[in-house]
Amino acid sequence: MRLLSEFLTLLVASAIALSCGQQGDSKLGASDTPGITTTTTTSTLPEPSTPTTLVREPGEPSTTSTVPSSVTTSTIAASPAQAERASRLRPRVSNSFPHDPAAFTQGLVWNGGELFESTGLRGRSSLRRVNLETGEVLQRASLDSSLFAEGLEKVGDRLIQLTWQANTALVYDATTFERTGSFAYPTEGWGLCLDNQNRFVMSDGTSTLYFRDPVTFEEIGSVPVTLNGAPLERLNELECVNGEVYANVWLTNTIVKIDSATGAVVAEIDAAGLLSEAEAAGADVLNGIAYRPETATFLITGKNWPTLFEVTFE
Ligand SMILES: [Ca+2]
Repeated sequence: MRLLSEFLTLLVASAIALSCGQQGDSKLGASDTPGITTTTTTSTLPEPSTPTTLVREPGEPSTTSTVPSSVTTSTIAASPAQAERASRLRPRVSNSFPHDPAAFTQGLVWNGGELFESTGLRGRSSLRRVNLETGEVLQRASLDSSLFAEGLEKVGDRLIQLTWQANTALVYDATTFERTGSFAYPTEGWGLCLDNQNRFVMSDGTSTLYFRDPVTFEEIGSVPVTLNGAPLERLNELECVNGEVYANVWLTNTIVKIDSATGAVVAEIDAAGLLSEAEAAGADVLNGIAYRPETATFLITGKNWPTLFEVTFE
């Protein structure tokens, strides 16, 4: 089994690398990605398409046939001597709540005692206010079927929702869910959070985190993210907690804790095994993390997961 697992992991890494290499040039046309500064191999990952037999968007490329169990990083690693090794943590579950298994979770926010969720897929994308205890959707706004919703954050009385490839963030009144505006950005949109310096932190599927102005959404900086000295790509849903950023790593059960000043991953959280085998069979990858400051706990779930877990990382 171990050999098979390692073979599948290698196969996946090869498939992803091959996929990137084949598609990189065609996706990085100047008209598509003005101002993009990342490499061609990291901006083209088809984030929302899904592995195995799970839901995949029509027309989106398939990259893999299985889900690697751990983070894989670039093969061009920095000298281990130069990098502080990340510590390893596991989630300790204190509560579990029902979660809509039809929700293809792309963004999760806890704010003011309320849970907000962004769900993806074209034709199924939504903004939701959710009852944490019951999983009931209390309020919902549906997106135009051309849009694929991604990361979400609440700022004051506004909700900001990224879209995957439309280079557009949607702005909503957080009470009425009425659309009140939008922001443009040049990259793909994956994850979003607001940090303790009042900056948006945004991921785009690469190893770069971007900082954006909280009012204008203009880029005001960026930081390359590294795990044990090597670039860590596929950064997905985000959560800002104090000076650190927690990120789901797409296609894995890993959440990384990133020092946003240096970009270094200071801890790897292995969240494998939260779902039973039967639950996991109908679910997609881990994605969705929200911090609950009142209890110093995290709420985590996944795409089409039937359960949302309240956890601490130990
Ligand atoms: Ca979040």
